[in-house]
Amino acid sequence: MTGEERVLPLVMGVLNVTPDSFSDGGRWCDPDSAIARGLELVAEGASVVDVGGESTRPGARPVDAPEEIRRVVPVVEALAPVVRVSIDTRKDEVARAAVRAGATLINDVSASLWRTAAELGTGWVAMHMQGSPETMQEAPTYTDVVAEVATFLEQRAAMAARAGVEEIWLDPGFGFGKTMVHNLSLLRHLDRIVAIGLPVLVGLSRKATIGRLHAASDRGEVPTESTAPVPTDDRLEGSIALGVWAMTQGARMIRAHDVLAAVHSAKVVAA
Ligand code: HH2
Repeated sequence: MTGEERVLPLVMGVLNVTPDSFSDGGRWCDPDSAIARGLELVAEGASVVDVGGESTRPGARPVDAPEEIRRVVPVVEALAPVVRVSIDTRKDEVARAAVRAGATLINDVSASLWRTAAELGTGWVAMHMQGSPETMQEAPTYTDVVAEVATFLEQRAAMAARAGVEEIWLDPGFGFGKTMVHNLSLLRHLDRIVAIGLPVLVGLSRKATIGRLHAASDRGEVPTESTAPVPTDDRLEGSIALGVWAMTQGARMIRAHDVLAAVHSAKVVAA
């Protein structure tokens, strides 16, 4: 591996096989269109395709495991021979089914599946979330969001390492039980998470904080928690801007819906 390859941040392409995801919900619901979309993400330069069968947007209703497995397994099976596939799930059974189908990374927004990753010999993403998707945006509260998220991730990573997980990624979980101010504090101090010494993944793409920053900057105003965000399809520039910020702070992987633009920006940052 050359020095240049070492510093090129990776892009994880988002593939939601769900009817209700906040940005691409309903677009890739049947296996054929999901697989075609996955191949498109690969052609655009995704190093990992993150397949999810349950939305975790604020207020989302949980999906049962058999339904989640039915959604994701055919898609994982078709994509795993051509690209590294991660399974975006909170459920042990779904993670196991996806790994049997070829996934090699468990993207765990509940940060609870490290034993599964250890047993199956896969990589594991530990993401921080306060509460659960159903209620997490009702009143997120921290004394010191950066310290609390860093401590949580450090502790989970230590448990996973003790259990034998060899590849551990840390993700501060932007938008998961966090206000815009919490998200921006975490971004400003992302170096604190990077300093833990494990590779950092960030998922900022098209999130509401970006929508609020866009809306406020369009009107020349200071963004607040009550600024109405621009629609999800209008959040490309902000997604790239904050992704670039995260890369310059040391993030090793960016989770993105707009993979081509994210890959181009990563190459420019690395250059
Ligand atoms: N964000 C979402 C889902 N999974 N995984 C990680 N590691 N980090 C994230 O920030 C993250 C994630 C939410 O985005 P999306 O998948 O586009 O929407 P939905 O949860 O509605 O399916």
